[in-house]
Amino acid sequence: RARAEPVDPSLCEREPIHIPGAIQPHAVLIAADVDTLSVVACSGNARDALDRDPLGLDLAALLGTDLADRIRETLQGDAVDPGRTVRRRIALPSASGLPIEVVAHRNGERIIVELEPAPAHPEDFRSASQLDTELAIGRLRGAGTLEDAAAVAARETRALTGFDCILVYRFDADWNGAAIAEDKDPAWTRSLLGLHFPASDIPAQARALYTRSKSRFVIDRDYVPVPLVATPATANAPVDLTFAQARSLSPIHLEYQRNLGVNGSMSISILVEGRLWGLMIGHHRRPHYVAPETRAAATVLADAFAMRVYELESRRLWQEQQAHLALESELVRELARSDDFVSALTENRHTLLDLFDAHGAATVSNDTVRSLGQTPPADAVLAIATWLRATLPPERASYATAEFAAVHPPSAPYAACASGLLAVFVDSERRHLLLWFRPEVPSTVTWGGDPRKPVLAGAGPVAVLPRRSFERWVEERRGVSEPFAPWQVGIAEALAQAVEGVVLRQQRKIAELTG
Ligand code: BLA
Repeated sequence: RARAEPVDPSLCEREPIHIPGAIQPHAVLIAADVDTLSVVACSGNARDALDRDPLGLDLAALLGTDLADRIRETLQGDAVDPGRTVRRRIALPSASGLPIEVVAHRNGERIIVELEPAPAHPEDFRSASQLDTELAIGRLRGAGTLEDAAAVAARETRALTGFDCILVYRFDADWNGAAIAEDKDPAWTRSLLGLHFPASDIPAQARALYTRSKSRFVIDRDYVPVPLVATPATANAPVDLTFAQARSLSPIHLEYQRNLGVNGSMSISILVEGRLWGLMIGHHRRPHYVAPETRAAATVLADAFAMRVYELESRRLWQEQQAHLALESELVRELARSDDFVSALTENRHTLLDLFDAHGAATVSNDTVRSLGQTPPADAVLAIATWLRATLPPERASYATAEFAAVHPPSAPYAACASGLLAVFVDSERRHLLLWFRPEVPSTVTWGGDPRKPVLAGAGPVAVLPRRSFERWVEERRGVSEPFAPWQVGIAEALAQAVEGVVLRQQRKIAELTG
């Protein structure tokens, strides 16, 4: 079925997953016009579930006037946030009196109502009591590091939802990801902990949707999707299922789950300051039902984890920045007392080398190099200065990279000490520079499958298929340092400005002496 050659992964980004035109079969979906509350589209199973064809009927006729009034009050009017929902447990007269869980939300001109049978025997399912959730959040608060917090979040989410495995999946700056925590049934010997996955495994439009809509649950990967049907007047406007809980997932992704040995699944977005930081992923080897209350509680838990991540990361960043600002002001004080910036920055108790976790630092003053720690030899540093003067556009005063040898091949022999480079010009004539060097961090990245071949060409109706192998694939990364952070570049620029003051003072003195 699949040809072995890789295909363009950008094909994956073109699947319009927000308008799949189908839902999962455990639910029934009705879409009504926001003004008239008249049903304009519904899932193909709605007629059976409601004992009549809902198309063209009024929501009040289908769900009762109470619920229709509540929907009108909450979801009509201007600019209603899709996060705003109406939730009710009702008994439909038609459907054998069983309790039905109803969730309604608004998306543009549509009110979207989803109905699913409430668990007949709630005690059969793990269901989140408020106390469980509170205890879990308390444990998250007690976690002192990101690693601890992720481990706690995975453990608590698994206890809550009953999945065979919960992974905390974290995106990097390029949207590749890694499983940074795992809590699983010990009998499942497969482990994904520490594995990295390429960005194309969760394509851009999926990440965009997950930034808006918080969670996805699939009871049974092998479900038969239920198509939506619409009134003739609205048949050309597909119903946007971005926020629909029962949205049918991409068949390509369901194939991926098959290849991973996963059946029931979940993913909950972890948003930190509005950015998709990661996902809380649930895997089950068999189909797995999670009750509506438990789904809601798991989402609350993921939100609590996101807030803890934000707290821990901001605290770490703040402490690091404070330490650097203190050092920087010490160096600025030395500069203020000095007529020679090179000695002020290299000969006192604190030096350039104390900044930015650098293992080497240098000043270039015209054609003179002063080096501290592990740096390339002086002639190589001068060559770097020449390259920077020629390469950076006039308005750029600074430059930072974690892979300098790749950008500047003559520096390749010095990759061991100078894979990372942070440089700032002191003066607008670019005669003087400050430079910091970071060593190569030899690292191996273990991918869950070969990241160069994320997709295969499909021979059937589907043009692309996800890779079938999740065999570990080890990549050795050479010539890469820890990256410099933007705030570190900012501090380097501020220091360079203070140095410029010294240089100007020096020039004035020389002018006075000679003039
Ligand atoms: C979606 N891909 C996803 C999702 C995950 C992953 C978690 C979210 C959907 C869900 O809730 O299950 C990927 N799952 C992973 C990873 C791990 C995991 C990395 O367990 C590791 C621990 N995927 C591909 C290729 C394509 C692709 C090649 O590998 C495209 C050709 C597509 N993945 C794809 C699409 C979605 C997706 C389209 C969106 C599914 C949807 O929400 O409809």
